[in-house]
Amino acid sequence: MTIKNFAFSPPTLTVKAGTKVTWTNTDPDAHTVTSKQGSGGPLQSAALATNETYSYTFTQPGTYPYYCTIHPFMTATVEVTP
Ligand SMILES: [Cu+2]
Repeated sequence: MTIKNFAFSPPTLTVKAGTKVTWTNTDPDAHTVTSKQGSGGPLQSAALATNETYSYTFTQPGTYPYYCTIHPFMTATVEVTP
């Protein structure tokens, strides 16, 4: 996953359970990878500076919406299939 131009790319990523997903921030501005409030999701990165990464291994199938807490208009989803 790439974070670029104030967006997550791709906006929807589909992976199989057990897959480790890594986000890399290529923007000059800091971003976070944070599960949407109320979604019960597990994503909780620190603020990522340029070229910093955050990784999470999805073990449970489901839909995982997330956003950037600094720029809440930045949203995306990981779909985890069995
Ligand atoms: Cu951001």
